[in-house]
Amino acid sequence: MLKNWIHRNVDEREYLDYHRKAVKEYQQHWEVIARELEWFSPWTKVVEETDKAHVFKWFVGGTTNISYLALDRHAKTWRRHKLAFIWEGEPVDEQGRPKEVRKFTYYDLWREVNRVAYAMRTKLGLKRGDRIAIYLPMIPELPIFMLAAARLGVIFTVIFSGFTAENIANRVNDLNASLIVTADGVYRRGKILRLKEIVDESLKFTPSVQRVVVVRRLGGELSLTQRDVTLDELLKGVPPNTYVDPERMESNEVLYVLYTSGTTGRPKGMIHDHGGYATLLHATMKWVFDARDDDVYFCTADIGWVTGHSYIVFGPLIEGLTSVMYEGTLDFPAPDRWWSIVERYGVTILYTSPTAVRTLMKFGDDLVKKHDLSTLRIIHSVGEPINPSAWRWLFEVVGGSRAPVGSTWWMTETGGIMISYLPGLMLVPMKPGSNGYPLPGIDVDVLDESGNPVKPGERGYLVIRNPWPGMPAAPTGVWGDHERYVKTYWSKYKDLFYAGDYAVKDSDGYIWVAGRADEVMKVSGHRIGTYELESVLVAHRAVSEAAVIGVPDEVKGEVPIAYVVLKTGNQPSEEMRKELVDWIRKNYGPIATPRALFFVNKLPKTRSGKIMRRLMRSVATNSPLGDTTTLEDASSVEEVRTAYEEFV
Ligand code: 6R9
Repeated sequence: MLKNWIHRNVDEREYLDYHRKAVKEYQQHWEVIARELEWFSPWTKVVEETDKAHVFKWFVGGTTNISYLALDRHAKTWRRHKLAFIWEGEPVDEQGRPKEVRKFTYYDLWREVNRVAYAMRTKLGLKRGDRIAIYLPMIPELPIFMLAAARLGVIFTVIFSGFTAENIANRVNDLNASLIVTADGVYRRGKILRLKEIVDESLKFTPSVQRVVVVRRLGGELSLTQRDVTLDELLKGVPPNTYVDPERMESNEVLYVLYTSGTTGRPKGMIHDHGGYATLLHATMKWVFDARDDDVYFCTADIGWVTGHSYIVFGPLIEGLTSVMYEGTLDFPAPDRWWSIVERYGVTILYTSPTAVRTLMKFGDDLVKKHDLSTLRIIHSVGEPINPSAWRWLFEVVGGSRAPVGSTWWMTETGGIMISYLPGLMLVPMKPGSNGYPLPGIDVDVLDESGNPVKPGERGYLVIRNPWPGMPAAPTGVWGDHERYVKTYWSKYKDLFYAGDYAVKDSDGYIWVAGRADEVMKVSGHRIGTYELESVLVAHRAVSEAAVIGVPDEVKGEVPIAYVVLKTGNQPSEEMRKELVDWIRKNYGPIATPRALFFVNKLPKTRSGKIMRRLMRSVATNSPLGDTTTLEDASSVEEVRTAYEEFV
């Protein structure tokens, strides 16, 4: 029988020993952790594969509700008066202090979520199984709506507030959502972004949407139609002591769907559930962040991405932590915004990204040293590999050489952290840039093309061998498309989850994830498919064909560059270039702004007509072309080369 390891500190030997056991007896391992949560009724089976291949159910038959785990559980105890969220808005006063700070105790948050859930049910008629989209910026109403929906068993998808009308429409239509929650706008770098207007534009293409709820972040004029209702209006007459019984959700019922980019096609809606997902978050909050009651936790991500879902909203709340949330950007009003937040609230745990670190490093150490960051005790990064200089800067300058700095590997699909140093369980010597060992119970391997483990130190493909709670959930893994789920993750290798990343396992067993092995970019940590940008480009009236590749960038990690073939009758020009760059900004979002856009007569293609992005990337990174036997026309590569060389 495996012991309960969740609160124990162990040494490396014990850990590896346990790891070996936990991989084999993973069912027991996860069961012990799941028992630490609260269940309305127990499960009858720990895990089973459903009739849909590679879709597993965890804690089958057990009932719970993640909103209950995140709120009610704490509202019943002394934590009711503990702060759940400290939120600060972007605008500052003359002294540079935030004009608006909102603080929510667990009791406040629980109350607010109950009121919103009540209004959603009684005034909007939403019930278990219905679908809604949430297009909100980083304001407290975002987690409130996520938790209220979860409480009712209403399935939600959060759409990153930097996305455009087209992105909203695609997601809303895929989910067939009946409601969008948005805000009048948000402050960003001293400017105002009007989100409601973007939603209005998307509504032309979203026949399923019946109502729009508008949160008033800015105030002032707002044009509303019959379809719209403000949150204030919605909550009118809903008493402060309203209580809504959380739905008894079977562990595997859908909590949310989050869209993420892949190699081809539109973003896939990854499904996460209540029970298994909560279990993974609980384990990782304990082990990776060593979450304790006196911590102040700050995850710098946006809730619109999976990191924010798991590690701003659900994970920290399940642990009863106090966390900081902010509106705006890291560099406004000055590039010490984060350091002033750490100082202002005494942040002890920082979860951030390599791209942000590289941005902030450029402003020098003085901006950091101006602030008292001595409270920091644990630092982690996520989103892309961390380069040694960024690691060193986080460790020495930010953490004062006191706090361990880790790089947690995971992805939207995994639901939570899979590979990481575990300061809350054991601490092995850290190697800057490495992710460390996989979590206990997670069986990670690095394979060559034919499925054999590569030698230590050699590069291969990252796979996960056994199921884990938090994995893409029932009924279909990918919303409405089980086939795509199987094809994307379970087809490269038989019965193994293929992550799409390159990785190295070194002779000590440490994992070093090197980056995507497919046509997916990580631009400032944001996951963008090259295919998606190509689709946006070819939708332009003047574009006949387009190819997009990611090239290395010192700060952003990777940035897109685009090659465009124009339709006859259109001439390459500076105006056309600008127009197409703006087109991408407007139809995908500013995060995907290409660094360069080139006009060519022909794209390098295989004889069967597939664009050879690999060759284009070789040109852009000045590396050998490799095998070109399938190339249809060698002059196309030369054209790409000339265009690129003229640019650099
Ligand atoms: C959480 C998140 C997933 C992709 C993943 C990999 C990259 C994330 C990383 C990392 C190296 C780390 N990635 N964390 N690479 N070291 N610590 O980022 O989810 O947006 O779905 O992206 O991000 O390439 O495949 P998501």
